[in-house]
Amino acid sequence: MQIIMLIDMDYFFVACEELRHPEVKDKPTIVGFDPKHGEGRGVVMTCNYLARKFGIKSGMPISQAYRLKPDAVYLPLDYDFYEEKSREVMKVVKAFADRFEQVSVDEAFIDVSKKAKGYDEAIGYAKTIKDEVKEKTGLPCSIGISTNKLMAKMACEAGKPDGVKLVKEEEAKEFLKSKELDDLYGIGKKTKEKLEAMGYRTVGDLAKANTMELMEKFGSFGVEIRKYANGMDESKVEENYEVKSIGRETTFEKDTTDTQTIINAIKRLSAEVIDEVKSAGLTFKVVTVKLRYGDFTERLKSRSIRRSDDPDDLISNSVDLYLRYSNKAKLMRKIGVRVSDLTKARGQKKIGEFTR
Ligand code: TTP
Ligand code: MG
Repeated sequence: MQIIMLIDMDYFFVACEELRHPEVKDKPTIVGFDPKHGEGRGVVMTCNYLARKFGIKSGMPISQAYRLKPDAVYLPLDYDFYEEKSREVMKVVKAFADRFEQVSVDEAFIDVSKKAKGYDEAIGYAKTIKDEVKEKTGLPCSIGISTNKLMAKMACEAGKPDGVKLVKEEEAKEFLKSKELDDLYGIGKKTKEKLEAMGYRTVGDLAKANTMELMEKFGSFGVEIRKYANGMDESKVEENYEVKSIGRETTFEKDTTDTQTIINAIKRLSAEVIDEVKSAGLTFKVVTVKLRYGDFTERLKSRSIRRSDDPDDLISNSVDLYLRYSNKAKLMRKIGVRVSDLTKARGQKKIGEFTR
């Protein structure tokens, strides 16, 4: 029997901030854009569980969060710090794994089939991992355990926060039965709407769906989600090594301060980046803009967004980063657009070999 675990850090960005601001620990805390007393634009990246009690969540406009809880603690995003912590966490987790696959900044699958024999041992092993992560990095995580990646992920969600949750192979169908369609890995808003139009309401309905009908509507993806709905997933934990990125840069023919020229360049570069992202079947989560001025000083500005492969997301975020952070008085020599934290669009793989 395979034993697969998903380790997912709890309220990751805020948990990282707690390490250096212990005073926020008992307060509702949000990492995201400046709320500017309710006038701020941009979104909540994440928040701790105290803030979630007030209805605040990732992706919500920061102005809405401010209306819900104006006296929460609002902290700015420091992606470099979270990546540093992520590397520490992953190093600890990897040491416990037969096979290790990082899937985002704060989650990794591990195959521990050789190290933990049977469910009882697996639970003990997961608790050891959790304690070790806490001890070495100071950060809390949750661990889902099952016999495949899909169910390990679903178990982890159910065990959050600060939990170790096992779903045995024979319990998987029952566990999934009453879940909402978009609770199931692989099903987003659009697929959910299509499935609902076909009369399916829950994951249990999908598990019993007519395969031919799903094939007609979704092709092989239909067969895949029906398998998921039955708790089945054959994908392996695939070793990976580092996070890579896809980027393009251009040097202006003449150094320029003209905003429109620069924005046009960003749009063109973004389109090229998206072409490569899509042809590789990837999605991205981090957008970085590189600004190099005529005096050769350089600025790199990054932002973590909702996972996407949409050109509009890349263009709007990179243009916004440029508008916010560039020094308009200085001549611009070169500009670059880059995406990172890459994952297969529907798989769970983090992809390596696309840097230029
Ligand atoms: P998640 O694991 O989805 O969220 P979380 O770790 O904050 O909370 P929990 O797992 O306990 O539910 O995402 C990991 C980090 O990624 C999160 O701390 C912030 C960041 N993030 C974004 O930048 N944008 C997003 O839309 C989401 C959902 C997360
Ligand atoms: Mg997390």
